[in-house]
Amino acid sequence: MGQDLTVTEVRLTPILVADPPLLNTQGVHQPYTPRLIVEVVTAGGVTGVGETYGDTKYLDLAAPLADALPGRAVSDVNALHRLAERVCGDSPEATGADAVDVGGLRGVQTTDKLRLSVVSGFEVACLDALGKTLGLPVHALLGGKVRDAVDYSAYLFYRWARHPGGAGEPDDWGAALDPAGIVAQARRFAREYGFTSFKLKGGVFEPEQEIAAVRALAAAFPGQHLRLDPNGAWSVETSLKVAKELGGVLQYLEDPASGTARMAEVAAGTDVPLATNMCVTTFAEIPEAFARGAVQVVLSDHHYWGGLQATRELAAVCRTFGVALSMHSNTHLGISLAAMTHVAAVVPNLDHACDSHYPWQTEDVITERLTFRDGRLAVSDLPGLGVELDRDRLARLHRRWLDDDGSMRDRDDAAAMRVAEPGWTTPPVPRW
Ligand code: GKR
Ligand code: MG
Repeated sequence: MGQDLTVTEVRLTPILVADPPLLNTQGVHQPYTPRLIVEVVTAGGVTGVGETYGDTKYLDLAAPLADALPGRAVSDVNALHRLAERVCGDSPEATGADAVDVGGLRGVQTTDKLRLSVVSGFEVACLDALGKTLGLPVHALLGGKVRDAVDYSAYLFYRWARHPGGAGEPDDWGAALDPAGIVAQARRFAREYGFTSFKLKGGVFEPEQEIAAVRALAAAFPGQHLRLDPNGAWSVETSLKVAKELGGVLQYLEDPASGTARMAEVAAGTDVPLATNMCVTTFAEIPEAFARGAVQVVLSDHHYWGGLQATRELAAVCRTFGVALSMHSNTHLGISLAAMTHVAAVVPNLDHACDSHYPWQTEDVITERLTFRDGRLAVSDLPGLGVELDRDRLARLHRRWLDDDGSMRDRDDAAAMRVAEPGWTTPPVPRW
């Protein structure tokens, strides 16, 4: 008991979380999106929590890792990767190395990448348990914070008012399908959360329309940081045209074109910095991309890179090569946001405000939701992550997952789009 760090039990709880009809190049978010909540219980009676993707392909890899962890110490986080490599096996749903790089996700879906995402949820849960046991915040376990608050950007999406047929949970944001709608959305983000940095998810409409939206944002928020991310939907030629038109306005252009080769061509033709969460998502992809000057900003994401420690390693590599660092987000809840904030707090070279989908998620599994003020989140000094699991909320969202007919358990934005537009398929890359 007491300080005993030995894992006695691991609980995996898949949930479905309400998600608004946010549009992207692949389609539209489904009414509910899967997440996995990981709980690691120690012999000392402490429970640590983590969160990661919850699609079936991740659950398949998480289950054997959960079975293998008891008996090990939550302080033994470096061993998690080796253990996962040994016990997780291959994901039957992972695609081969020659598979098509789909926009909006993390490139080719190999088992290695899926496993890193699974490990990230376990690593965070172990660090939370370790911190709670020692009375130390997670940032202290990572060497200590270098900032007391972390800047986030408002994540703007083209969106419908409701999901087709009124499915899912309603919200009061209304539709945003043109420059005026995007500016109104940004104004609300600024008013409610104080964001001063804005990222528009592009690749939805013709590039000219998205250029107009960014120009409207620049007029509404003079001097503030703006980014545009079409998730690789554009050709090199289109990317260069957009970069030229928005040259004086964008802080960076995110994944205008798909793949390192196209990104390198774009980078060679513009001074606008290019950021990515698509062509550099593993350490193995760094050498070629950096050597070719394909990206000037890497978007870290502990769910991609294999956890909080791996994120620090990525930061060191970027620092070494003079490549800037920012942070990517996918639909997530408060446990992940807390983890993102702890690691963002310890990375000295976090050069830009982090992305977060959190304001779009009205549901959560923690007792007190985290609150953005002045576009920032205060770094918690409470033990562990500084968040508490709300078991009633967790049970409700798990019940939704149990009751689902299977259609929401694997995120599929193209399938969600087909409900409104039968025959829709994810457009070829490049689309424009
Ligand atoms: O939530 O639709 C979305 C985004 O497009 C997400 O899937 C991306 O992974 O936010 C991400 C990005 O920056 O590419
Ligand atoms: Mg992106």
